[in-house]
Amino acid sequence: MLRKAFSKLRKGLTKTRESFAGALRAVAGGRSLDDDLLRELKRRLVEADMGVETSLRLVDAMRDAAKRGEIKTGDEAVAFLKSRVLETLRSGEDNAAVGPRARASSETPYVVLVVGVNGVGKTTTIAKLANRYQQEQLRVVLGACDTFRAGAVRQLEIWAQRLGVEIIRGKEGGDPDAVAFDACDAAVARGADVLILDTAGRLHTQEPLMRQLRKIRDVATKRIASAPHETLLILDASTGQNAVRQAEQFTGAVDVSGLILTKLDGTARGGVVVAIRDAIGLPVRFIGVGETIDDLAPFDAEAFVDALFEAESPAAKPASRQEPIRN
Ligand SMILES: Nc1nc2c(ncn2[C@@H]2O[C@H](COP(=O)(O)OP(=O)(O)O)[C@@H](O)[C@H]2O)c(=O)[nH]1
Ligand SMILES: [Mg+2]
Repeated sequence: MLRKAFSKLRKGLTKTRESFAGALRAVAGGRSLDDDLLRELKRRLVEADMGVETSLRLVDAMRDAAKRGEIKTGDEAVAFLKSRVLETLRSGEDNAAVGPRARASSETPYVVLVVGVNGVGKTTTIAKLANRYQQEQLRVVLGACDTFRAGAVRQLEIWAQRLGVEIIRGKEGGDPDAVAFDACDAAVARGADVLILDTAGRLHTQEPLMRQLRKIRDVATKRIASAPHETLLILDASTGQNAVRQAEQFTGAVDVSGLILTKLDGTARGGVVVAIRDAIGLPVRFIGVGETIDDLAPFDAEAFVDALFEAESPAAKPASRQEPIRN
């Protein structure tokens, strides 16, 4: 993995690492593994938001390994834990790559539909993704299908201007699926490589809004065969177990193909990534580790676990000076 990406990931996980890895070392270091320590370790896992079920499963595995005589000390237990967490994150499809370059048959444009509840970071993440694709010399078009709030279109527009990418927006108060329709046509006409569709925040219980989302998807499928190629659910990691519930509920209501977890930088709840992977089988594509345009790291299970349990790493790079856009 690139050094820069690793240091970004490490920096983003600082809070989680400090409270999680720091506490693990403090309670487990130089001790023998007994029931007291197992209880203590379980508490730390739950506190890092790995979820009660996942934490129990991990502790049971530790207890079994101890019974078999495979682990005897606290330090061995932590090493065992690390390998089990890595296993959980690696299970199933685990491919950070999203985009036309990642596909064998690269029909274009590659359509990415971005969904999630309000305020989780959809629009910001779209800007980060657009920036990434541009750096790969790909031509990007954005579709502002969040017609619900006037500020939402404006926010995406500001990012588009900064990045110099084309944005398709609808008429005031227009239908989101009409914007999707225009955006697909424009992306085809311009020979775009990637089309990213922003959508309004919604809850899985808001049936009219979920129906609207499926309409947007259907329009994309009609205009561009096999689109959307990727439907990304954005989750705010700092909401902990709420993010796990959102993942379960959203994936039950629409076809989601991958996840992006945002705001890992501001939280000690980084363990939620493990809980989500354990609860639903979807791959985590990227993680958001800040508010600036390049604060998006491809999800790499090994690097993530290393960063969580604190391994050797290159020095952190200085923070970017770019200002985030708020609305
Ligand atoms: N710290 C941090 N803030 C983020 C991240 N991603 C988004 N945000 C902030 O979260 C807020 C809501 O983001 P926005 O993209 O408007 O969310 P949306 O409603 O889902 O489109 C904004 O203030 C963003 O700057 C992240 O990875 N880290
Ligand atoms: Mg938005």
